[in-house]
Amino acid sequence: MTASFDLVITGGQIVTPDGVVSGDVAVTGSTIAKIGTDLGPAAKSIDARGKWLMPGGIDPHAHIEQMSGMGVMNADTFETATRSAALGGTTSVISFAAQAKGARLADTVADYSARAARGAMIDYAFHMTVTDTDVADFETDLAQLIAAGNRSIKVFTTYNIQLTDAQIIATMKIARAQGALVCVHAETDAILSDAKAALITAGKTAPHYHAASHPRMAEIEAVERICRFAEYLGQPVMLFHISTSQGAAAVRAARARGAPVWAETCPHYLFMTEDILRQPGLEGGKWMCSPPQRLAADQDALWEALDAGDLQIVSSDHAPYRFDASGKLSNGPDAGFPDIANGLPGLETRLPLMFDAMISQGRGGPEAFARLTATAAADIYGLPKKGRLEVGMDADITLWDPDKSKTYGANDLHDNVGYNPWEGRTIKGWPTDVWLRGHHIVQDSMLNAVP
Ligand code: DUC
Ligand code: ZN
Ligand code: ZN
Repeated sequence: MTASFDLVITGGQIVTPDGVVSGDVAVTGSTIAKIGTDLGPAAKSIDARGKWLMPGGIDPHAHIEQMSGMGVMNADTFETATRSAALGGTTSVISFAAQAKGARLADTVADYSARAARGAMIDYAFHMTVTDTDVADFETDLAQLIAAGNRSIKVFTTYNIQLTDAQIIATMKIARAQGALVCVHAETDAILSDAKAALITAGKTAPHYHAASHPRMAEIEAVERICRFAEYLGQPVMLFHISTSQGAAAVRAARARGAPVWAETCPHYLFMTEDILRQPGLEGGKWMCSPPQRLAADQDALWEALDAGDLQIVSSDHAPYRFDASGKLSNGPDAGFPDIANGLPGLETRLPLMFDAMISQGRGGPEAFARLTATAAADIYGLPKKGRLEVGMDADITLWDPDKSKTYGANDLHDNVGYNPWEGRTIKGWPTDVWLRGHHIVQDSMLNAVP
């Protein structure tokens, strides 16, 4: 009998937009051709009995091959970051084309596109990080880049790369005219500067003071302000990495008023608290990120906000720095918290952590998992062929073995960071196989892809 399909994955629990279906998924070329039972012959067949089929993860917030605000280069190239993402069940990533001050945006996007084309093993898109609106041809460049398909802009309110409120509003107006989304790192610079200066004056510079240097009021004030800008202009905004209960409440209130805002949080806010920063010497620097991890009550509020739909996405905010002189310790072994690069790796661990919590431990279930880790990002960032197991969509599929457990080790990730911030944590449920547009890029937990 001639094969009707290139691939049929049989007998799995398929998480579709219409709910969980027991059956088979057939793939022709790069596309999902059919979902049902007894789908007929295929060139290749995979037995998925006892397994879950999920849409390949979409991680819409990852820093790759990028210079930090402090001038430290990420540990990951597109090659190392995307192989790590694939092995963690993720098939698409949105990283940053980060404008250096004085650089033209068009050059910036061309530069990052070349880096990604050289190394990426999964699908990708960019947020255009705007740090300097005074460069030549800024408005024309931005409008043209949006028209060319770069439909997300990122701005900061702090980190020495912030725009002024007036510049944020002007950028949002260009976005509005061209139909782009604006993503915001929202923490108020004046509050952060004040808190940091007080800690330095008091000689409190160990890594655990990083938490106190980011008062929750900085997030609350900036999130509320940016939501008001969105409301004033009618311009859609994504609030990145909400970490506090009050930040989530501010988003909820804005959405209730009809403001066009969305928001995300990250696993390190859902599963870690600020106590993680209390380690001997500079060791706590491994977990330093901005905003910092918060309190158990914030974790509960963030989960409630995800359940209620106030927050729509769980991203990784993958920001990879080695714990050595090339990264976290680039200002020496005695650096204080202000001189330690912020960020932790997360591309590979985001989905296993969420699967373990949401499916193995039952906190939300499979449909919510698919929505928070793939579908919502496809919808919000405009990736029409991604994020759903549905006929006609890209065959981006992750096969999960719910019975496979693993305890993370000290250095068992496939990025280039050299430590796993989740060392010692046991995960139940593992992404054993991944297809990207029909290509079997992870096979029995082994990478089967090249850049
Ligand atoms: N915070 C960010 O906002 N981006 C990268 C790393 C970090 O900790
Ligand atoms: Zn940020
Ligand atoms: Zn970030």
